[in-house]
Amino acid sequence: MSRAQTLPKASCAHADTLENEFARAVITGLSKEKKTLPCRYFYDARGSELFEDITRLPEYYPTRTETQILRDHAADIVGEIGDGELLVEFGSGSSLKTEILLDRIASSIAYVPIDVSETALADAKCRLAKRYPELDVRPIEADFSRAIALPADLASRRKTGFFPGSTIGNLAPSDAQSLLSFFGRALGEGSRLIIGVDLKKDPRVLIEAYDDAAGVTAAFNLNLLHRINRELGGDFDERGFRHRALYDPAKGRVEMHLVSARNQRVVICGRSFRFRENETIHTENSYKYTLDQFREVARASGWNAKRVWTDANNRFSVHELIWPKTGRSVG
Ligand code: AVJ
Repeated sequence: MSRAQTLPKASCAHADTLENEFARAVITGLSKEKKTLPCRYFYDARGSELFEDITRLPEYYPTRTETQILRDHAADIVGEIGDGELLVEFGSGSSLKTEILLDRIASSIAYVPIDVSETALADAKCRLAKRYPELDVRPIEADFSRAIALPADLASRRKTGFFPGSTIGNLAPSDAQSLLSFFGRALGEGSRLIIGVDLKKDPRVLIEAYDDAAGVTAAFNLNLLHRINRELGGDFDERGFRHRALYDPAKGRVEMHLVSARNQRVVICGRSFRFRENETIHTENSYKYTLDQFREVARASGWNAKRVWTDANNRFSVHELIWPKTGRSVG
């Protein structure tokens, strides 16, 4: 997944208006009793690079495990994708995992990658055009969680949505439910969704995956402060904050925080924010599910859970969901 975006240099006078979303989000998050920053802003150019590095870490099992599941079951997963159908990917980034599926699709289909990064879409289109000359690639530059208009000439085709990477884990289950409903409505009756979901496991394995020995995840987390400094004229001192990852078993989620090493004051957009020693900024949640817990969220959002594929160690899952043909199933 790549969410690199170019935001205008913040004119701080605009921070109160809707004009700079990033400035508004930062000021809102840091004004809370429990300070937060939204994880969607991790992915500037540097953050996207660091995330790529994370996916190659020995401790970060999700990417390689999901890739292995997709490889092992590609024929099964794409099995039903026939001529003229549409493959729609939400947050496609470099579309690398998609190639595992495309390699197995013999029929002529259209592929609609949706991503906020224009450059990621352009690079992917160029690469895919060479590798799959028959493939009709129709990129959409958009935030996949907002309104998306699929190309009108393709609207009546049968659709398969693809949402790998356990990106769904960033959302609390109630928000995950809303997003899944939105995908169902966007794709339409009779469509499928192939979605990657990380599974509950030994908390030590989870924490190591988000607090690696090489410190790449720490750099990824701290990069958010650099981005605020650069784009919003902030004066965060990077050495004033430390990366922390923890697992909350009651909520079933890994949390990432930036912990203030001392009492300090940071100025962003002319506003001053105080941090007590050990006070944290909560920067990311990564929810983990059991197979049944995820099926329940899917059901509540209107999808029917069909097949599921996992790895031998039950670390990660790839679910197949079906959006019902007549009305929406409830409960
Ligand atoms: C891209 C949201 C799936 O939660 O595992 C990786 C992001 N954060 N290491 C995850 C992430 C820290 C990742 N997702």
